[in-house]
Amino acid sequence: MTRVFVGLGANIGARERSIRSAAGLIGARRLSSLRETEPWGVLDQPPFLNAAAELETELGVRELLDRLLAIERQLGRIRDARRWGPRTIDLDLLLYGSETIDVPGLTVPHPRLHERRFVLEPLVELEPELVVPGRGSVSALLAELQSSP
Ligand code: PH2
Ligand code: MG
Ligand code: MG
Repeated sequence: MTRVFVGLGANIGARERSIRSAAGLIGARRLSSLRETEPWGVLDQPPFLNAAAELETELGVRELLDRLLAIERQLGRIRDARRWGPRTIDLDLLLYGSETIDVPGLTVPHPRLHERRFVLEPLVELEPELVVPGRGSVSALLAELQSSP
């Protein structure tokens, strides 16, 4: 079994329902609180609801990624060309055990995890001492982000 953390986000439609349904479908063992966050990256879009979930899986990392993408589609996600644009549900594979993976289409830990408050805050809520391979604990990363200009 591998312990996995997934970031959940939604900024169109029934945001809370999408996040709670997705958490059920991925088999989350724990779900953080849901927080409303200002858009990051592309600013001209509605506010997000964000959360993080912990799960245990027997799936390999590629199978798990495919499963996350299938659940996004099942919940009505339509992928268009706009990077970081509005979405009904976004499921990002943040951490897969303590593994570091870098293959086409898949980078774990998530490459922007340490820059995003909306990812770090729910992770700190679930587990302050959680370690991001190569970067340190999520609480230390959040403190660094808060102290940078
Ligand atoms: N996701 C993005 C782009 N910007 N901003 C917030 N606040 N929350 C997100 O989940 C988010 C974002 C791309 O996945
Ligand atoms: Mg995302
Ligand atoms: Mg995504």
